[in-house]
Amino acid sequence: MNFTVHTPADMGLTGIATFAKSPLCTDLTNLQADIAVLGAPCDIAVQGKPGARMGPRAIRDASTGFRMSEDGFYDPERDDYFLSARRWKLADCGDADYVPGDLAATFDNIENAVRLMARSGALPVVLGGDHSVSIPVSRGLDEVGDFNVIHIDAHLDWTSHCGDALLFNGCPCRRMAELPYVKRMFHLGIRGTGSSKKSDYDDARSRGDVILSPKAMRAMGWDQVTALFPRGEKYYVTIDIDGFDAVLCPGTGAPSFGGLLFDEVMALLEGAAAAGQVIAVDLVEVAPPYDDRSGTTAHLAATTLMNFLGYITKAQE
Ligand SMILES: [Mn+2]
Repeated sequence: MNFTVHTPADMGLTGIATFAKSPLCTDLTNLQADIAVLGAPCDIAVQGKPGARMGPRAIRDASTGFRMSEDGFYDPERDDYFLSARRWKLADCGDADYVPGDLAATFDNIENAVRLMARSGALPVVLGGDHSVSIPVSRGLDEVGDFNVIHIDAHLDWTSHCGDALLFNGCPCRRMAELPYVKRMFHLGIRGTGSSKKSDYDDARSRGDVILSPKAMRAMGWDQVTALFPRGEKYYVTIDIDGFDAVLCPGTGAPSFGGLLFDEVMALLEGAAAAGQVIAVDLVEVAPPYDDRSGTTAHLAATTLMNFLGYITKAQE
């Protein structure tokens, strides 16, 4: 700021709330970044409680506490620095335009943005929105080659249709499975009575997908779980915030008890980053109207993404 007399300037609570206070780049044909964040503020395909359209802004606001610096973030547990601004360029691309009442047009906007971000060589990181936004995200990844999906969620999201509708937040994984370039999916954290039927679980398993509950993964151990991820392959990681235990994320449309704890999700994400090349990330279903007054859920989302970006970049250093 040219009007600042005393430093430090640009602290978390000042300035414009881009993701992690990164520079704004809305010209996706001229994007020069390693990691590019896009908001997808769309919740017109939600089956239950709406509000996830306000997710991107709340996550961005919470993320300003993680402003990147030249040295990066020091992790005392690993005695190492993560996400140095000297080495890694993060950009915030703003939001894919939400077209009121027009899901197809809104999805086109998300798909087009993700394709341009991936084409630029940046890692697309999409802030939802309800989980249906993973449908256009996966469509926008049609130029990156075949990839696996790591899906952290309480729900399988494999329903075939809702009435005549094929596009809603209970079916992103089935829609992804229909894409020729989507290989195996790892559905992690699945539990409770969700929307998917037994036949949906059977369909997922019949294509080779892995479905594990939090209890099953605890019994296996986290190293055993992440050892299931094939080495050297590409991964799209889609995180539904309700994969975490309901106590950690009140601000979501369908919270579920018996869920994953913070360190457990971090173990899965660190394992994903170590297994292969992460080609896209989304984090969905943060619905700020139901969040507690301290903004726990948005803070959890921002922390999860910053840690994951740290693991992804560390694996490449
Ligand atoms: Mn979901």
